[in-house]
Amino acid sequence: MTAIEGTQHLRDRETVVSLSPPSGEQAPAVAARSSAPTVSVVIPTLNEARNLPHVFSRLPRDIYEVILSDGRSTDNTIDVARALMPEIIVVHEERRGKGAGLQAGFGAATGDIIVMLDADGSTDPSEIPGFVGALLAGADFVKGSRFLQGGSTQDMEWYRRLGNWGFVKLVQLRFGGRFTDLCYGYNAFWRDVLDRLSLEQDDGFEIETSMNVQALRAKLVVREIASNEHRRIHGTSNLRTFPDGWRVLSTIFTVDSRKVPAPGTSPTRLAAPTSGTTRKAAGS
Ligand SMILES: Nc1nc2c(ncn2[C@@H]2O[C@H](COP(=O)(O)OP(=O)(O)O)[C@@H](O)[C@H]2O)c(=O)[nH]1
Ligand SMILES: [Mg+2]
Repeated sequence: MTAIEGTQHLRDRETVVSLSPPSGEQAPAVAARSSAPTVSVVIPTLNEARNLPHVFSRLPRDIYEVILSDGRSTDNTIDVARALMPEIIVVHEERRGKGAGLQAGFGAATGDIIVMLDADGSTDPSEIPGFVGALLAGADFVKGSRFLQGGSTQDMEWYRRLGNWGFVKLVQLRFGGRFTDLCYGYNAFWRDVLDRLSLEQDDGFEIETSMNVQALRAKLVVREIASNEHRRIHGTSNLRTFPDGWRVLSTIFTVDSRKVPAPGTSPTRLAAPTSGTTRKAAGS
């Protein structure tokens, strides 16, 4: 069950510095998509109160809305988030798992573009304009890569690095494509892309793999951009290498048997949240 509480959008609060090119310059043509898109940032959280001040301080000013999708944190994550950003939209997701949190957050998002961001300080919000720029330049789905030239990671033990490499190779063998990274949480996409993805089985850390493979399978224009992953600031990772690695592996083998939702029927897309109210997610 998911409940959503929202207030005024950030865009209403202050001057919007558009992510589109300055007037006079030609915006790249993207069929039926805005050249001055609104951007929703979806942040799944589980006990990240101490990391939020750092993360929020690095968010670009021109974000339309920030959605915190909290998985029953027992610290004061939600209070800290609201103190830092009174306009934030909070989604209460009772199901366990980062994937469940992201699904609920996507359902609450109303911007043209959705950016996925971690709350532990490892994904740098100041990279968001690079993701948006790649979407404006024609991509449907942009994935961060720690292994493209210019990318890096300080938050990956050697065995996770090895596992990620093995999964990248497996995906190349099964589905083609030229991904250089797979299990990384920094992605951005046009919100209409949710119609092409079936995510409701992806409650855990396999969700990024699932999205990446499904984007490839749906023949979306997928672009990788270099990204620098930083060390988690406070606390410890919730990822359990072997059980979660197993979920990623099973996803790679089973994801292509999933039905692609018919346009407009994706369960991940909900109606826009009404300001200042609490709602339950559709179907819960
Ligand atoms: N809503 C929700 N978020 C989660 C859950 N587990 C992890 N997250 C968030 O997902 C992001 C990545 O998780 P993290 O533990 O850092 O995993 P790692 O980056 O793979 O080591 C962080 O923002 C976490 O707070 C969960 O069960 N529910
Ligand atoms: Mg992390």
